[in-house]
Amino acid sequence: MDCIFCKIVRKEVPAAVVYEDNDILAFKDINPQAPIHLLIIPKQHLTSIMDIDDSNGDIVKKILLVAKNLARKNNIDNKGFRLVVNTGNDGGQTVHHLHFHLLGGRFMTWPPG
Ligand code: D5M
Repeated sequence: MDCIFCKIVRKEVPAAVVYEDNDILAFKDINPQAPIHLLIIPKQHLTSIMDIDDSNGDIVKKILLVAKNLARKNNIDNKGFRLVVNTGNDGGQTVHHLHFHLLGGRFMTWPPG
């Protein structure tokens, strides 16, 4: 499949992996928007949040727990951080494999652009 994140999962494309288990991979974003900018993805190819249903929804809880643990590991749990899931074209999604951005290490403004 011609999905860049699936290629990263299969180790066909290199990435700075910070966490891996049977279901989830987390790696550094190639174009960081904050001092800490990680991407947390299901290994299974899901296009976006719109592919989540009762059969696969457990992955979202697992990803949130990985995000929490990575925030703690990167010392951004106390000051705060942002989790972002861009969805679809208007949502700014450019890679069509579900991913959670974990951003921290600076103050986040609101609203996002
Ligand atoms: O975010 C897609 C994100 O994926 C964007 O921040 C760049 C990042 N990206 C794209 N290719 C790579 C590779 N090869 N390694 C690491 N990070 C990557 P979106 O929410 O879809 O706009």
